[in-house]
Amino acid sequence: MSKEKISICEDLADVMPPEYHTLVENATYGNGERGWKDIGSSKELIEQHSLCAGCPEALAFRYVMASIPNPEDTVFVGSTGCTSLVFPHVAIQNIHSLFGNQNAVASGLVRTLRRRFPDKKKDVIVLAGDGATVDIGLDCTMQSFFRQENITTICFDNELYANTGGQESGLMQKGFVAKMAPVGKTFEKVRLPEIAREAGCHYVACLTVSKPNRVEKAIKNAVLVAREVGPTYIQLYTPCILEIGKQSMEGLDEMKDAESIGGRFVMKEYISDEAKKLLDSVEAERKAKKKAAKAAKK
Ligand SMILES: Cc1ncc(C[n+]2csc(CCOP(=O)(O)OP(=O)(O)O)c2C)c(N)n1
Ligand code: SF4
Ligand SMILES: [Mg+2]
Repeated sequence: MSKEKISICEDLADVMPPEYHTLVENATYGNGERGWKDIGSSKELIEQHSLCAGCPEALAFRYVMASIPNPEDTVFVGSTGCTSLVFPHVAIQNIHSLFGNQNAVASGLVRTLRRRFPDKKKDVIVLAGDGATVDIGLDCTMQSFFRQENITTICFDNELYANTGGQESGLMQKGFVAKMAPVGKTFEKVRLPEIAREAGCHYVACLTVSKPNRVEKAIKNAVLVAREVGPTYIQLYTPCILEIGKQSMEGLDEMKDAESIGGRFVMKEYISDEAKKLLDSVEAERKAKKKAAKAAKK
């Protein structure tokens, strides 16, 4: 959290856990330059997690944590699934919703926060699996887009229900046979990025988490646009290495291959005119600040 937001009461300092001291003293929160490069040195960017070793969802979670522009004023809304195992480890406000309800919960939350803190920028970000986003929660997901809620929806797309042992999901690719879906998927992967665009999302990106710079930029764009313009959607291909028969070190290669030319997850991005205007002005501001800082050094 930003140093302005949390501090340790002197009388309790000796009984506070060391992790809390580290968080207050060294956290990247409050630092406008924070990003994925801080992952190796910042405890609050998920030092430990309880996912399978090498699970790409863990990498995705770390990049999301490092990329959000305003962590001290952000609330994550999660849903049941492998990702929900990470929530107890994150140093950020979060709510666990009933499976599939996450976008409805986030809608209520963002509206309440805007009323309660009209002078602050509060970001609400949904983080959920493909089963929660596209299957059981599809109605809540779509309705939040239609209503133009100011929330970012991030879908961890591992193309099945991993947490319950491998059932078929709408985002599973055609023909795939999972542990608990022995017949094989009979229809094509649902094109949620395109549906999100048609349903009114102002920023949509679909990519893997093999290139941290790209992920950081996409997350920042999505959160800034959701804050000022309207709903945004990001789909991150984070394969379940257990289900595709890969070792813990092989998830990254799987994602690199999937995002290379001709692969299934070559990066796609859609930006509405309104969102483009906003992102251009943010970029111009960033450049002007950089220039001014350089000039001040001389
Ligand atoms: C209301 C409700 N329905 C069903 C479940 C069972 N359930 C728990 S996790 C899960 C699948 C999650 O799949 P996904 O959203 O793709 O996340 P993943 O585990 O793949 O990351 C299901 C069906 C539940 N916990 N609550
Ligand atoms: S079951 Fe699959 S998605 Fe879940 S933590 Fe393990 S590797 Fe990751
Ligand atoms: Mg899944």
